[in-house]
Amino acid sequence: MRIAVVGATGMVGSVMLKVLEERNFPLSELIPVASERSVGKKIKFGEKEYAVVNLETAVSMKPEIALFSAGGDTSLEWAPKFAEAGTTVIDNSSAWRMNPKHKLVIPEINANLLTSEDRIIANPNCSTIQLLMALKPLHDAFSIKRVVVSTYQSITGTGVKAVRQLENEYSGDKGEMAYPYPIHKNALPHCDVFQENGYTKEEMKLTNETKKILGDDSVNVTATAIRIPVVGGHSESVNIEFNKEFEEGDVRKLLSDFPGITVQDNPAVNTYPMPIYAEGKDDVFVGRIRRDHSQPNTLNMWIVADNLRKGAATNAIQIAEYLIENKLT
Ligand code: A2P
Ligand code: 11C
Repeated sequence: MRIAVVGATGMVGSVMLKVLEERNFPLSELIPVASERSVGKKIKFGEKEYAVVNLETAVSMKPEIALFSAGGDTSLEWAPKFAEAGTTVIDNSSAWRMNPKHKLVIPEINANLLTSEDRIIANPNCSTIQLLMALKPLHDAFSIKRVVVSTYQSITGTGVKAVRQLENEYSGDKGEMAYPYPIHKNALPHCDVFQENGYTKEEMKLTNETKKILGDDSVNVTATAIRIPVVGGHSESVNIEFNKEFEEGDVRKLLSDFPGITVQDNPAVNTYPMPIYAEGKDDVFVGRIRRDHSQPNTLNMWIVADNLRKGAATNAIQIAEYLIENKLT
């Protein structure tokens, strides 16, 4: 199995390489791909070193699977060329997510939709993945009517430029700005670009991708996405109104039993999820689970995950593993 990682020198791409190594992914050859400026650069993977190639070379090598994380424009232009050459593309950008011809997949939720015909498969947005992991078992049991979510998002979601901005601000240096304002000691109610409806693109991803992944247009999500000076992961404060009655004990059990979720919830000893502990882990962590007493059938909880792992690299690699296990490539 030859695997191309498109964007191998980037923030998500480098975590993809780490996760492939950790999981002993069954690959015979790694094809690291990046922009022309990185061609020839050596990437260490396991015991070997691989040289970065450009997109054209990678297509001609006909890898079985290409994991893409090099931005939407690269994806729009190049994913179809790989697909044409017989490669299955798993794309981490927003380019194909809402295209009805392409599946939007979280393996624990809807990998069963995948067939050998799928040549470009979309990986959802990071804040959507961790939200949906926790919503899915609850939706199946109690039918979700409406979700109100506020996110507290890591600067790693923006990329290397944002990490540098924070480091420069810490040390008092001037440098390139990823955001329109300082991020150190600040909170920006602004993730991705503003749209005409007053919401940001990030907020609308949470609304739209949720309906597609659950395959249920009746689930309403309203979101406020905030960028905070944190690197380990995204956190979400979530209020869920159900159509049916629920017991808190059943909620805890459903979440604990769902693959990929760890419940961390014991206020008596200050146990709750936090990004510094989620960093580097593949699970989604859920805590502060409690009934909302202000209206019937409503629950509050707090969800944290490493946005570069389950929110991006790990989810994409789990899709690849599913394709291989089910002989769909
Ligand atoms: P490069 O390092 O050569 O610029 P990040 O998300 O951290 O900004 O990283 C983006 C990734 O996508 C990097 O690996 C980057 O490569 C790659 N990339 C950006 N633009 C292109 C392009 N036009 N063709 C191929 N790879 C690209
Ligand atoms: C963020 N969610 O943290 C973004 C990063 O649509 O894949 C990933 C953007 C995307 O700002």
